[in-house]
Amino acid sequence: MIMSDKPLISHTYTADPSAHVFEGKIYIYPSHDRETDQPTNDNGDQYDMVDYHVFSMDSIDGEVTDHGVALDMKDVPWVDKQMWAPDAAFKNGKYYLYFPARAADGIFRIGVAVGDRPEGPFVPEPEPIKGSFSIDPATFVDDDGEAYLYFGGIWGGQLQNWQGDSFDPDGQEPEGDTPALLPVVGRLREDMKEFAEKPRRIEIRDENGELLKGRDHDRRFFEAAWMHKYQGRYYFSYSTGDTHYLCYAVGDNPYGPFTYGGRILEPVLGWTTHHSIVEFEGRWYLFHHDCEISKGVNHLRNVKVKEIFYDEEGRILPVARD
Ligand code: FUB
Repeated sequence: MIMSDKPLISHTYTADPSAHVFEGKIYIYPSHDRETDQPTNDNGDQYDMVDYHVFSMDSIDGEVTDHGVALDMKDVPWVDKQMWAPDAAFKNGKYYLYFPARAADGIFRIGVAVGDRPEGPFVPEPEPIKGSFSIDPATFVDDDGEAYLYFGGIWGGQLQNWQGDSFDPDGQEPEGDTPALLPVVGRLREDMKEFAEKPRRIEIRDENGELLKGRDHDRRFFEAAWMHKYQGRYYFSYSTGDTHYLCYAVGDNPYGPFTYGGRILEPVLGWTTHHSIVEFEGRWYLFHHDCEISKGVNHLRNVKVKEIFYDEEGRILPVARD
């Protein structure tokens, strides 16, 4: 298949693309980057977004339609700032947009907004999801109809502050041989607006069955959780953050444990890397972002897509460099 490596969207900055096939089309739910006077730092203050647009494509090489503002910060009572990477799900005839943002106390929570159409508009619930924390929600509706919300992100995403049941402002990322911080998953209630259970950590183990270590920055989870299913197995993929890889791990059920499988994408232009993996018309695609249009400004990103392939054992082949 011929597929250019051009940004899919160039009239505005977009990042963190969560792609789904709804009603026979590809819908993309990205972050909506913007210029800001906020400082650039490891806390991610420069990612100062205030709304979400939804985009759709009839075909993978086709035109991209911008459906306009689907949700605006001013309409979400609990949000103070920084609407980061969202995702969407369809269940029981409704569409659900999940999004992280900082509340007035500076703590990231995850909210949900409901719509009748894949492109929105979405009406937000007045409060964040009870028991939610950190960033980068990714939804997965399994073949049996059960829906799960994966989430978590370290450094600016605050996962290191949640090593117990409450926010610890002094929480640090583990180093050395201490197990790395683990991402989180919670099964959602039938109405998709709350967790049906207390969210739990999901284990990512190495080839010897041991948890990845804090010092293993080339493989440990940082942010950008995504779940997809391929030939009956569960593929949890994520970004390694400060080492800038997209990696995956495979398990036999939505909760894991997951065994590290390898890298999908090498570092791209820009600090962050964040993606989704989706099947469309029998082929598999990696949606991701880099900073080509802004020529490397980390918080001004653009979404791209590449086809991906599996080998006979179900391993994802690393995406070739451009
Ligand atoms: O877009 C803001 C943050 O940057 C996302 O939440 C992270 O995954 C990183 O891409």
